Amino acid sequence: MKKIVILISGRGSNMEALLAAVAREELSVEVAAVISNRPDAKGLVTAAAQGVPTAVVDHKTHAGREAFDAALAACIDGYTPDLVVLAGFMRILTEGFVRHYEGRLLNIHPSLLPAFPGLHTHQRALEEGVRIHGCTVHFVTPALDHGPVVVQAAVPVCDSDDEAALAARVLAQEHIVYPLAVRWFVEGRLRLVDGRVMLNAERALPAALVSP
Ligand code: NHR
Ligand code: GAR
Repeated sequence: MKKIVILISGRGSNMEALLAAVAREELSVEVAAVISNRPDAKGLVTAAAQGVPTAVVDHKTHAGREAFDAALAACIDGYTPDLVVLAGFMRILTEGFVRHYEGRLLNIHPSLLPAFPGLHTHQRALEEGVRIHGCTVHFVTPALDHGPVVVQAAVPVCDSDDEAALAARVLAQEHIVYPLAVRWFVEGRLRLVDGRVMLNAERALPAALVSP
């Protein structure tokens, strides 16, 4: 069975969605470990409660990004994963780290990239007045939030939305598309070839990809 390592920084609801897909046998992977850069990440407790090995590589105890990324890579590689999944992981990664995992490092970003790369995406979407927002699963490249897109889910923006309401609508879609993308990868249907996404999806994408 293919092995994945999940990197988190906080709540870990996307990690939970992946674990739930495994528990439902919709995703056939071994979650070899959940690793956080924050020792107080709630997701660590959730993962441990489900019997998943956890580790912490605290960015605050490393002198700079290169040292942190080297320690993180050493920790990850100890689990020999086929795929590394960023799930609410909040540290920008160095070029060397990203190259080491080229083609086997995925991220989920809470916007329809290339709109709103970086942080505070929901607030920025509201400020811009866009009518459609969403999330993007992409392969990670050195250029922040600019890697090749695997799958996106769109949601409407409602007049009454505040940041929390919009974030929750997007998050529900994240929990659908991320397990799907990971499944495609571990089934060998999703690959990065010469910097482009090659995807053999087994069927049309679920209607949920544009949600009410
Ligand atoms: N690294 C590279 N090289 N490329 C990407 O595409 C990456 C990445 C690292 C993380 C996730 C990303 C997101 O989905 C991601 C994609 C953190 C920041 C950030 O500014 C921005 C984007 C993402 C993750 N982090 C601050 C930093 O100085 C710290 C913020 C904090 O700790 O709260 O690293 O949005
Ligand atoms: C998710 O919305 C994820 O897309 C986003 O943070 C949230 C994490 O929630 N990721 C980023 O903003 C990465 N910079 P979770 O911890 O409950 O999965």
